[in-house]
Amino acid sequence: MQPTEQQQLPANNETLSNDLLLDMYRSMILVRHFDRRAVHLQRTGRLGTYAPLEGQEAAQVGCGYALQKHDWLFPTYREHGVSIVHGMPMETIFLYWNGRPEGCVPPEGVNIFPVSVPIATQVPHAVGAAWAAKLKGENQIAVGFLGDGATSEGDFHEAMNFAGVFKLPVIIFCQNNGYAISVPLSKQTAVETLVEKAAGYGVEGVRVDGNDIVAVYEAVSHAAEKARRGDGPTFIEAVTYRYGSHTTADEHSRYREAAEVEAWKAKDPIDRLKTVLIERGVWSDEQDAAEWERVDGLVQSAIDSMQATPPVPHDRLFEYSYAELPQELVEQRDEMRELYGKGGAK
Ligand SMILES: Cc1ncc(C[n+]2csc(CCOP(=O)(O)OP(=O)(O)O)c2C)c(N)n1
Repeated sequence: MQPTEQQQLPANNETLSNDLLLDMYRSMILVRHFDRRAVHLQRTGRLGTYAPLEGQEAAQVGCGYALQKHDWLFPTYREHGVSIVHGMPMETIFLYWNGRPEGCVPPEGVNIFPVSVPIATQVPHAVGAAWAAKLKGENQIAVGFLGDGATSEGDFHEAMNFAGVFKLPVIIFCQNNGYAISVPLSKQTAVETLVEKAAGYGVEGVRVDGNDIVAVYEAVSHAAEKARRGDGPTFIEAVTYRYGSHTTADEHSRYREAAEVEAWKAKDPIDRLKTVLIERGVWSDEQDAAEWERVDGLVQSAIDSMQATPPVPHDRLFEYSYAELPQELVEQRDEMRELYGKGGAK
């Protein structure tokens, strides 16, 4: 997938204040640095498999800034950027990828569901939460995240249908990064754009340059206002690209040409906003260098906290799925306790 003309438009920089643009820019740098450090931690054996998002920062940060604190997010495994913006501590995200149950638990008042790995299953959850909000007369909205490949799953279609019929306060936010692991969009769907699918459910569809943070911010803001007014759901297709592999267990050079990746890097969302800020006279290369250093301190202290967290007791494996363990699992748990001790980790 090559970037289209749409990605080559300059960021629409007239409408938003310098303060907001600067905030969003700093957040994109933080998210990128977090992501790079996470990949490095995995490569050095300190994190499990990780799903990188580099390249998708504008889509995620722009979306996050357009939402309100009490709105609910239903993320996939790649939504670290929007989760950080919405209040998830970086330490918690690191703990998740380190296999800790604590990594699924946001602080009180941070409305983010646990990461959903089964593709598209979180979209009906978002629609259900939106239905609950509507029935209770609350003005919070729900955002269900998904990738391009997930639009081929039944859960996506059922969720879209339900959202359209019941006119629910939900945004279904699709980051079209061109690939479902190694499967390109052209082998995933016979339509040119994913936004076309929305019409089949009576849901408004908006296609946006996902590397233009201003365009994303505006699209999500309009969709959120519309949902809060009671005017129903929006499907947003944010066209973007992931620079790295699907996860650290994948190797993208086996199915993508280097030239394609380079073409997208020329549309880098962070570089684009930096150019705008420098043109506006509110940012400089010196400030930029200092900012990268500042975020390094923040990410490092999240890593330190993750590493200081005690190891998981082995028998934790048996918690959370059943209120009462079936006999077979009781026996397996007891056998494990004989080997490792109750609650103990080796
Ligand atoms: C129901 C289900 N089928 C298959 C998988 C394996 N799988 C994990 S990620 C992925 C690709 C998803 O691609 P996309 O929806 O485009 O999102 P992206 O990873 O590009 O963000 C697949 C097929 C899964 N996790 N769940």
